[in-house]
Amino acid sequence: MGDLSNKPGRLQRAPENFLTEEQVKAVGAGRRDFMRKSFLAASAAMMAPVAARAVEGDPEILNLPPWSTTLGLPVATNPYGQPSKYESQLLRRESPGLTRVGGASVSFAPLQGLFGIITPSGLHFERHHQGWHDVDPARHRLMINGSDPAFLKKPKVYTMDQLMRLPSVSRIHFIECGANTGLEWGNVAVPTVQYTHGMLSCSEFTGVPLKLLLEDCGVDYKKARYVLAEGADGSSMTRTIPMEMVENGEVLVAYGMNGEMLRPENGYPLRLVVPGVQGVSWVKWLRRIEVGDKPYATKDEAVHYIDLMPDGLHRQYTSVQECKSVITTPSGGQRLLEQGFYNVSGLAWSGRGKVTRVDVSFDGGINWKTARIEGPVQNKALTRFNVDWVWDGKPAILQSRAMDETGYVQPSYGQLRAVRGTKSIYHNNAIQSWKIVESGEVSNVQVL
Ligand SMILES: Nc1nc2c(c(=O)[nH]1)N[C@H]1C(S)=C(S)[C@@H](COP(=O)(O)O)O[C@H]1N2
Ligand SMILES: [Mo]
Repeated sequence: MGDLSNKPGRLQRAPENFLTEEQVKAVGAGRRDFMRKSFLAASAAMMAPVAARAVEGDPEILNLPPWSTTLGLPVATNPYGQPSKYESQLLRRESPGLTRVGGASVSFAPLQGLFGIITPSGLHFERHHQGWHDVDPARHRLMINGSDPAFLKKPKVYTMDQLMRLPSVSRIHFIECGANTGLEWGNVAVPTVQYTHGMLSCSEFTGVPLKLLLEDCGVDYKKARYVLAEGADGSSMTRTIPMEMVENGEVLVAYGMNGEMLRPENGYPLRLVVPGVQGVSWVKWLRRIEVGDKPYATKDEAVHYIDLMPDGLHRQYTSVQECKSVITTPSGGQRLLEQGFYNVSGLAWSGRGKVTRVDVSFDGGINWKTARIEGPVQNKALTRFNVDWVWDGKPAILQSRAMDETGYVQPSYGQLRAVRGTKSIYHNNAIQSWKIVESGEVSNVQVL
């Protein structure tokens, strides 16, 4: 640990999860201001350890609050538990800059307010090409067939009951939309990490390996080298997945997420989990799997999620999400309220395997310090990193740079643009920079 004797700094939350006036009153009005003044007046004498920072005469110490003197609510008041009302501002949100076309839109996960690596199911980002449905599981079917009878001997249709009786596995994986961080290509500099990186979530998924189902249907791996996954919603989402990803057992036909059934917005009752691959291949409301001998070139892969390269050609079938990271605290829209110690925290991930190292810079990439990685590190999952920092009140630029087990290092904007040019919309995994000025305000800047 770093120098904790230095007074710990406080962080003002980003506007998206500000406490409302009412909530501030509820947690003790005026106290913030009072504490702030005390800090400003701080001298060496005040630099006590963190635990002993209570202000003398603090009414919250002197008076018993109602929750200590009255009866609490009975069990099962909320048969399905909800977050505290004081956390009601932590929500997935639609970007003010993006328009909704029918049901087609996106809501971003509030990364700035999340801890560890699991995204609470109610805050998992959403991306629908044609809105979402609460599908009746009793009426849902999964068909598995071949584009030629020689590819798969016994085509089958499974009910949910049949699928859920089969041997299952549970694995933690991240899902990231290929469009995540897309606006930054044009240096639009959206204000908060929710909008720069919030098309990203990580859950424990439970389901049946697709390999098991294909083998149950008598697949011939020598002939069937590709899989087409199709959703039951109006968008008829279809994506080709190379058979190697299925054969290694990683691709799951999942019904569980974080210990319960999938949420409707995330594909209830059945979705494909394609670890490491961009979100669009994780087909929701999965109704059909077809095996074939070549990529299908459907609309969702021929014209969507492709990148226009400097030579005028399109880069297609770039499905794996490369190694990437972002500092979530402090991040854009927040404010450091005083100098002192901060736990700088963020997320790193790689579609190619495990994250092995994250370095953090406080001076825009001149000097780097290796962060603590909070293990156990999972394969193709979000990985939490933390690093100690004492802010001296001077301007700073915070960055994180992740590395994965293949040796790949997350690129700077300069390095990424040198290869990809400037016409991409998707697959931006460049190093994110947060600028901090003397007032403590944190904003999104681009450093080449
Ligand atoms: N059937 C279907 N599957 C779908 C989509 C869709 O619109 N329909 N959207 C895809 C896209 S583009 C992404 S990024 C992920 C988002 O998954 P989520 O909504 O659970 O976060 O689902 C994918 N699977
Ligand atoms: Mo997506």
